[in-house]
Amino acid sequence: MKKRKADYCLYLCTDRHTNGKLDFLQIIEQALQGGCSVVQLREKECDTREFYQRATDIKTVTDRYHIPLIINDRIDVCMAVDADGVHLGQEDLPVREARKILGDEKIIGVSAHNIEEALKAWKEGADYLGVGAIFGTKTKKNTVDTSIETLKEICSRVPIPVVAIGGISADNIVQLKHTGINGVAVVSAIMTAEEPKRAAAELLIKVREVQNEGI
Ligand code: TZP
Ligand code: MG
Repeated sequence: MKKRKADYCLYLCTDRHTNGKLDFLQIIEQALQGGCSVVQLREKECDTREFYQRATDIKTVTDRYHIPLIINDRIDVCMAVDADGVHLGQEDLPVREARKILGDEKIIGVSAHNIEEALKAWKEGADYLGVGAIFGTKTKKNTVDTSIETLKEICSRVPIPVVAIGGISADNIVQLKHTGINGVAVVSAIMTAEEPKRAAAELLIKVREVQNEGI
């Protein structure tokens, strides 16, 4: 039985760079209190044991709020902690191979920067797409930019949920009106916020405004 449903409206992607005042899990908890609907654990520098430990820790928080936890890159870590799914980039395992390993119940998200990548990921069985970087971002080095036009075209041609990512803030979400996205993914707008709960709640209000006017 498939159970791969999620609400992608406000997707928090984690980062070690925080506001320096709250610890990592406090930020995640506040973000969930503010209305984040999915959390992705994104770790680029730690070893496997540390990644596993952080995944275990973050899952205790996301489970308490009944929010899906997605693991970036690492299918093994996803399975080890029984997370809800993985997020794969263009350099990671192809969706078909990931599906063989993960089975039918885990969510597989894919990063796409253009129409070709988006169509391919959908046809291979991705559950959702992360598309960007839409706006300039300092969080990820060497990003490929995706225009709002391309984002819109991807949304119109791919029947799975699309989440916009890259430099998204409460001030620029309005520019994504009428693109067809299901939600936005943010890192710094929440992870470095003085008050993550308030930041998440403000982002959510903007997402809802855009949705109400035909996202
Ligand atoms: N993929 C494309 S842009 C990006 C990722 C992981 C980083 C987005 O971070 P921010 O801080 O929301 O711009
Ligand atoms: Mg990756």
